[in-house]
Amino acid sequence: DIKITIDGKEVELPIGSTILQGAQKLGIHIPTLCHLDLHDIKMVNQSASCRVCVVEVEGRRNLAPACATPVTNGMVIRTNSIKVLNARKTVVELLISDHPKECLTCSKSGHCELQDLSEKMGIRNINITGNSMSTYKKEYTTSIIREMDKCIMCRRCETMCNNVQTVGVLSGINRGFDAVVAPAFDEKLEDTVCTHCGQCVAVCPVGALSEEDSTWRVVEALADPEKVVVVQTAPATRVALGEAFGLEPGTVVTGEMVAALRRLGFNYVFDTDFAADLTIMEEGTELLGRLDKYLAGEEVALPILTSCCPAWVNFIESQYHELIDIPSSARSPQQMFGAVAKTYFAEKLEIPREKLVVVSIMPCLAKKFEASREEFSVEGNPDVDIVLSTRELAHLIKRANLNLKELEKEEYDNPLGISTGAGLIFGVTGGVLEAALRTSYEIKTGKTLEKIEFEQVRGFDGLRVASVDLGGITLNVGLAHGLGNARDLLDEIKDGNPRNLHAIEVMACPGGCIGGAGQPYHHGDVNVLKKRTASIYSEEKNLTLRKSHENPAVKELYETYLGKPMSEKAHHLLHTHYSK
Ligand code: HC1
Ligand code: SF4
Repeated sequence: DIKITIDGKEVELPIGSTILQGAQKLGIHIPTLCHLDLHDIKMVNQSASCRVCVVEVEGRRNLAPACATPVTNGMVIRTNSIKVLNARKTVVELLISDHPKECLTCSKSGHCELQDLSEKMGIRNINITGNSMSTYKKEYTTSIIREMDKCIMCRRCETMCNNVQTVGVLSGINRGFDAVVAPAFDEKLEDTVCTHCGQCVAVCPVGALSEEDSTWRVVEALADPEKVVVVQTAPATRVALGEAFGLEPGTVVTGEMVAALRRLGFNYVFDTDFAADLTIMEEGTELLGRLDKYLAGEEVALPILTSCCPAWVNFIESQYHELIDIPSSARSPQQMFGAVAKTYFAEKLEIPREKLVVVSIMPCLAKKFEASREEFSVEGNPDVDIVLSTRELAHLIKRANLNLKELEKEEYDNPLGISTGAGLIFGVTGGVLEAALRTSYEIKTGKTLEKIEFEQVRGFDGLRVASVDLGGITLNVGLAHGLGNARDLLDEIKDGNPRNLHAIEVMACPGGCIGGAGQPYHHGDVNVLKKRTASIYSEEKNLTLRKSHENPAVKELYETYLGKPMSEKAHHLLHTHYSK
């Protein structure tokens, strides 16, 4: 180990550690901006480009960036000398001198790390003159807004897109004031193989990357007396929304969220968890169908891949054409919900689908893209009209002067608000597969599961495999969260599936949907994701219904409307096809 002294305190560190790690061990705060270390999900940005973290090292003439300077034995470091404070202030002033000053209207206002630093440094005016400002135009994609004049070249988005997601559409281009992180040749993001996962947005410290804001469209719909507005809430939203109101990460606010949505004026408050149960009925049946064929020695597309994550679907469509036949054809819960709402539920209300507005609250930005896909509309009328992120919902609630924390809990409406624990665990990595296993096991064997939790598929490792007994048949399953891990699994399948996997779950975002890019910002704290995960599981444990096939509203939907899973009507409303 190496011994160093920081601000008069001694600390021992393993070889290869940085000064920043030493300070963190001592509880000494050194401000950072470009730096981001989420090594649990392979997201380590060490570009050392911003120089906000400079410190004084005894015996050295120049200040050193704490995030990238390795410690050496006997190093004596000062993090708060006048020289350091001055240098840091100059660094921040320089950054701001080439940054738009429109904090009042910026989507990141209140969450911007540069704004925060400026406030901490006490910067009240910018004395640096003579700089020309970069003049990048705003670019809108279906899910993401890029305002590259706000880019500070921290390159976190680049690291995320290239190293974690392995999509590789972002990199530093141009020089000087025109330097920016963008697709090659400054192509439009929408025209690239971007998956809309939004993880670049999740790590952007400033307002250069944000989500498309649909909140006012929702307000307009709610104010329209001609419309019936229904809302669905994704599994992962309920363990994160509270963070926007100062609650601990992972605080479960399901009932308060339902109450807030009712106060906002939604006519029916429904749950995506219902549709997740429905997805399991379709996907589980598909899985068992393929397995039966496989066991009978027939040619069949295996492993089956889950298809509920829209960024993952975009990824496989754009990068793995040769595997396009293996994902389940089941639509995602969001889209199943939309299709059922605009047919079954609209018919119950005796209104045409055009009168119904379906709003989704999603932890995800790619869900905005998914809802816009042509195949999910009927004569131009989309199954899901508007998608809001969890953050956007928090804005709406605050705008309406509601305090989430003070609202009395309320229940979802019938029938599309009835769900089981299996639907809830969709929100975490491993959850979709676990839900599918619960149902497949009982349908296949006709027996009741003794232990409902499939611990084998739980966990936070990016890539996991497990073998599960499905009543005499050993089912080999693989799980990946983060697209880079998914790529590793897909490459394995392309190489002949050496581990003989039968089913694979992929979620594009680290942690699964709880780590979606539309959730309140985690600001580089991976524990936020872990706390949300733990809450989903502990909440689920207390539910009485925990298997999708026991959902009474789903049963009724089949009995009175769809017939049975994979029926012709179910196929038409609940399944899709993929494009190459
Ligand atoms: Fe998800 Fe899903 S779990 S994709 O992660 O299958 O977004 O929460 O709503 O559709 O149910 C997201 C979450 C969500 C769908 C479901
Ligand atoms: Fe890359 Fe995802 Fe951002 Fe697209 S949305 S640029 S795939 S990180």
